Amino acid sequence: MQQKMFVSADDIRSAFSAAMSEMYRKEVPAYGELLSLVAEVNRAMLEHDPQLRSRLERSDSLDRISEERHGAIRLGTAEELAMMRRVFAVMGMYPVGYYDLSTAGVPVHSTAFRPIDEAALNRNPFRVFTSLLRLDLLADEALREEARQTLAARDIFTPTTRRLVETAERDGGLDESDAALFVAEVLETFRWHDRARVDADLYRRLHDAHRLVADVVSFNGPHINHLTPRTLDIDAVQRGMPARGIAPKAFVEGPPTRQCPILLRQTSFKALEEDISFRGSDGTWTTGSHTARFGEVEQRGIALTPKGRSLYDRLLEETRKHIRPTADGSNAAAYVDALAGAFAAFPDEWAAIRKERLGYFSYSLAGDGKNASQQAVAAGDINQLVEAGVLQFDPIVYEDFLPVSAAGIFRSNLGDDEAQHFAESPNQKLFEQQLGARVIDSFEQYAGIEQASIDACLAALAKCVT
Ligand code: OOG
Ligand code: NI
Repeated sequence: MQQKMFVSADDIRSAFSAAMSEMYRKEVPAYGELLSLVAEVNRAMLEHDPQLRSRLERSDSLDRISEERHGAIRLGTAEELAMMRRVFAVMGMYPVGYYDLSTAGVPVHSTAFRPIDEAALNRNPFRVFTSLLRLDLLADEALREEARQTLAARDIFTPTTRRLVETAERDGGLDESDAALFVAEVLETFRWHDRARVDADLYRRLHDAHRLVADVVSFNGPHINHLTPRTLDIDAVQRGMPARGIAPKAFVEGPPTRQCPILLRQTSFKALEEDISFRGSDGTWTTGSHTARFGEVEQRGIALTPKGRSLYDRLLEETRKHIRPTADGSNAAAYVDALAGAFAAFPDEWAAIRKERLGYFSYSLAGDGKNASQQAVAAGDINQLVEAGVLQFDPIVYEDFLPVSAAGIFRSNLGDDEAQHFAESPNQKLFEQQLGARVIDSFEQYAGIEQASIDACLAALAKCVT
């Protein structure tokens, strides 16, 4: 009975992503410009491609096509990460995947908080890429200690957020007025603070250690550093940015342009230089600047199986062995060509991708199923049922991130310095201790969604062929 009074986690998540979008548009005007470009590109795509339009009409709601699909924050301590996990759980978002970015010269490790079941993803797939600073990778022990103390002295959550998380955990949900209050209070954690909590000298030393360290340690909270709407044509958005006065990063991260999109393609505009102030020892404020916040767009394709993913990783690595994108973007065109060349080896037809078990698909009945072979149904022979036209299949969308791409997004937004090097030290165990939970395995999630669709088809067919 009481359950009925709760607002669903999906609705809280939707309200939260809408509130974040509104706040970020106000805070970062260039982001509003990007949103308007994305809406224009998506509108043009839908006009020129009626087939795409009717497919999307069936699977997504068209009026929400250009909405945000993810954002990102960077946290400073294990306590912040563990509390953030509880905050996101109230919105139906759970930690999926472990991303080690130390290999790419960024001293963080990360996960993505996102909805996991199919219904929740369809309702609103909003995710937050969440990184935790790894002070253990900093060489300077004294600075490490100063940073640690600075972080230990802040609380990024409002008391009301903490109280409502406890309420939700105890009661199993939040009622309407608590849910609205929760969204407003959580928003405070993501807000921009233009007053640093460190002085100019400490900021400079943190910044010299790594720009990202200064970004995480210097402020009162983990400001949202970007939001990312979905586009139906990322190449058009990349081309269209300069005409709107937005400076894009040099190239689109991820796989090249293809007929059958795989995984995730992303691009962003470069982080803006923003005014901040530092408190001096005499209590007066001095001005400085900081670059952290930007806008991004994403276009998603099919989720790959472990086999498909290793092919993707191998082709990407081959490309980068020949030509590594430089920080200044001077070899971007050659990189994009080389990438397209290497990916000629990745099948570009859905049937081939399915046959070779490179990607995950969702199966459904193509007709009434009456002509299905009883034997094939009894044996669960999916290939036979597909060939006979009994079953149809649609790609399952990739809902996660890519470490090489994420590192590229980080780097292009931390300035054009050459990448720094850290000891390569993925440490999922440590991350899970800090998080206070295991991260979910994304392959298992996709395999489960595929299998559920197969089971549903076979159950329906078993009824019609007997
Ligand atoms: C996160 C960068 C990673 C993505 O889309 O791959 C990311 C950050 O800059 O904090 O958001
Ligand atoms: Ni992103």
